[in-house]
Amino acid sequence: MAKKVQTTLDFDRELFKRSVLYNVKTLYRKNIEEATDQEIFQAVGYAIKDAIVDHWMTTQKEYEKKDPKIVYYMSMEFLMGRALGNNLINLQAYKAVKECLEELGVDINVIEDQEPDAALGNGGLGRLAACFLDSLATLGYGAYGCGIRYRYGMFKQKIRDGFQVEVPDNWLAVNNPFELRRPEYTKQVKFGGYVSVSVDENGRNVFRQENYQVVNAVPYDLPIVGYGNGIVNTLRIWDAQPVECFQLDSFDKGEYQKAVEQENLARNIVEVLYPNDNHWAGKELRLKQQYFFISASVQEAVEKYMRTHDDVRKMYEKVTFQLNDTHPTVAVAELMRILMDDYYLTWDEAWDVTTKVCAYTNHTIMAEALEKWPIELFSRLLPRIYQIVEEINRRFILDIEKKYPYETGITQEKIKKMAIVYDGQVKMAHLAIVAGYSVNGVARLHTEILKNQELKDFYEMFPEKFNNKTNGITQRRFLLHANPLLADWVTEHIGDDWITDLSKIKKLKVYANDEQCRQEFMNIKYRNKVRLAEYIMEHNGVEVDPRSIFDVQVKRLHEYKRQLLNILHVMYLYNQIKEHPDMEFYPRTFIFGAKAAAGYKNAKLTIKLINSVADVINNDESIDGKIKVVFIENYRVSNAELIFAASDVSEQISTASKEASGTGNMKFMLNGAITLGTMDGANVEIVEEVGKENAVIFGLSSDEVINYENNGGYDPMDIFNSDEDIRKVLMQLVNGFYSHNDTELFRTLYNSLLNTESTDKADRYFILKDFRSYAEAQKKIEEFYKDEERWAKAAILNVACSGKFTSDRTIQEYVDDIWHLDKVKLPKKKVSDK
Ligand code: 26Q
Repeated sequence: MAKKVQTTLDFDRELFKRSVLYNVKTLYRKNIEEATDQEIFQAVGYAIKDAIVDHWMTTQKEYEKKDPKIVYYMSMEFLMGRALGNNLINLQAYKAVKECLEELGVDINVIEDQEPDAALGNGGLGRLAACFLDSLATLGYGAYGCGIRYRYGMFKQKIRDGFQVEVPDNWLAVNNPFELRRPEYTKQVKFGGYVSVSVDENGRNVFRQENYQVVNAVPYDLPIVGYGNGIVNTLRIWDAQPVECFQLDSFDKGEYQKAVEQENLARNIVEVLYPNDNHWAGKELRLKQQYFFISASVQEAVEKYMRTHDDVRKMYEKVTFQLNDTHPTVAVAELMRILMDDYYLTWDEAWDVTTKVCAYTNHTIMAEALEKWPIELFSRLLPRIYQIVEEINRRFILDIEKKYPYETGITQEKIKKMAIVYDGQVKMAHLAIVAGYSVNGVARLHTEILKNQELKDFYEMFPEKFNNKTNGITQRRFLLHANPLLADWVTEHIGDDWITDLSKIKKLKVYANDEQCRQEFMNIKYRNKVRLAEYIMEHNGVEVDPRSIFDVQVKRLHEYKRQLLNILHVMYLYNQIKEHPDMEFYPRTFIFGAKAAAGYKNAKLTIKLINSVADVINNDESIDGKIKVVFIENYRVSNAELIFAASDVSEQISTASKEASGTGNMKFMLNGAITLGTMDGANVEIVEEVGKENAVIFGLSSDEVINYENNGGYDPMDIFNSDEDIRKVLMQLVNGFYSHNDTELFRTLYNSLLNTESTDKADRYFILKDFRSYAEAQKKIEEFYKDEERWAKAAILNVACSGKFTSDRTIQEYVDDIWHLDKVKLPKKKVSDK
């Protein structure tokens, strides 16, 4: 009989079913008819984990044997979403499991819905980390994700009376069948105290942290399954536990106090994810979180290397750290500390290793997101780390003086702009750039802005470090899992290579010209819209027409992302329809989803405004349902999948230059939505790939925005005074039209645009400046959609041209240009045909 080569899970249906029934029995003393959906989820989870563990062990054995160079992806956030469906997809067992469960009388969707979303992240940066882990495993690279096992991840958003209310998300209340506690890898992390110096018998300085508080870091491992290749990597997230104290009664009063403090520290440290996105809050606990997971991760990385090698000076040959923004940047000093204090390397030797191991990704140019720690706080919490940072700074300033000698007259200015420690602050981005061997932005435009504006001085000093890595997303989750109808359709036409090589999806291009294919495509989109309409009916009680244009903006709420521009335009359209009831208008459903940081006033008020506008418009029978407005509560990875699949229009309307990349824009494109956007972030590259005739672009360019900013902004009152339609919309913010006659509710939004009462710059994000251009673009969308042939063609072309935006491509670029990892292939298993 012919031998078949197979690298994937040999999925044995009978074994799986038996395993589920067995798990239900031993875990709950029930048979499947008696078990709850949650219990069945647990049973299925353990059955799948069982299969994964074999691959996990094989992979790790292979790594030990081949000793490839590996990457540690250090990140405060991993926004993984649910694991079950994703693991099944990557094991190539989704359909089989679906059928097995059907045979047991169980609906796989219901079971998937039992799993809490692992929301250990805010938004783009955390989700990017999750996509990267998926791609690393799928491409066969050795990688560890290193992060924090927050007890509470991103809050759950409830909408009460139109306002956002934050509810803690106790995701650990439900057991996670996929995680593995690894107490044998526990590390100790020290905070506070002071540093003593003594000289040892070899004449070396010995630095010791004394009188510190210590916390145990206990790792939990989560498997990261590669697609169809048997590789299973690890996401290691650290929990904090108090160290065992001696008998409390033997303490004197001082020690007792300390023991209690230490226990509180352990309890607090991993309690909650800071729900800020693109905004820095200088909270002491946040710095503790950073050092906690970094110290544990770096200790483990060094120890692991030394288990199989003997010279720590060569660690860079086998290990690299990627710092996901500046949040993990203390890794630089922690690695220096371990190399010098524990392995007795000299400063120069330790610096050589560190600067060959650490690399940094920048995700923002928003000034308010930059991390600057007060020296007082930093040095009190991390006394030894601070000494090292100070010394890095001292030496760096010598380098500045060498490059810009005093006779140039610019030395002081350069020091002021570039020093790591300056003005009582520790600047984490400067530390990451100076100690890293690579600095990358996340889209071409973003990297150019870094080089030419934000980090110009550093680029001048270290041009060789700067490079671009345009973000990407995993097509396994965001097409194969999220949109099975479209995924199957794509595979029917071009085969399934796209699943691991998204560049192949360009073969779809020819089908854009085929009438029947366009029909099929639009039909799939329609069915996905019906699915979303049902979700909206269930969650919002609002009826939306799946034949209307689904116009969607889902992302974190931030002023620079300009949800306010979107809703002001909806208000404008509504006025138009009311004033001209007979005007032609293609029915539109405006869909929003967004969480606002809990303390972000204008963001929260924008949510209220969207809901207030929805209330008025959705209940106005006179407009015949031409506009519907829907705010989807608790936007997160799991409902994002439904939303992308059902979208016609992808709203990517940030003020040009502000959105570093965006990744939602790519998920929409992959699912055949048309981008309505500014020339910002990765939108630029999306338009370049799909052609500007297949997207709708509007607004100021980033150069224009930057120009205005450098010249004190612009005066929105000119627009207010000259544009009657805009004025009417703005007056509706303060005349009670959408707020039951409350003229104060939305006044701060009004003020933010016109600056009538504050000293802040008016309309910092150019909403009024871009309004007319946006309204025209929206008109174009309508004309475009009415021409169904043209729309369908453009939508298919968006799918077909999305190849560049796979995170597989991004990861391969990181590997080629930054990490230089070795690829690992598992020996192929021979399975005989049955
Ligand atoms: C910092 C200090 C204290 C508390 C919180 C923070 C914090 C947390 C999260 C600062 C920033 C973030 C997140 C930033 C982020 O998500 N940036 C996005 O990264 C994406 C991936 O590269 C890009 O696509 C987006 O453009 C960018 O906004």
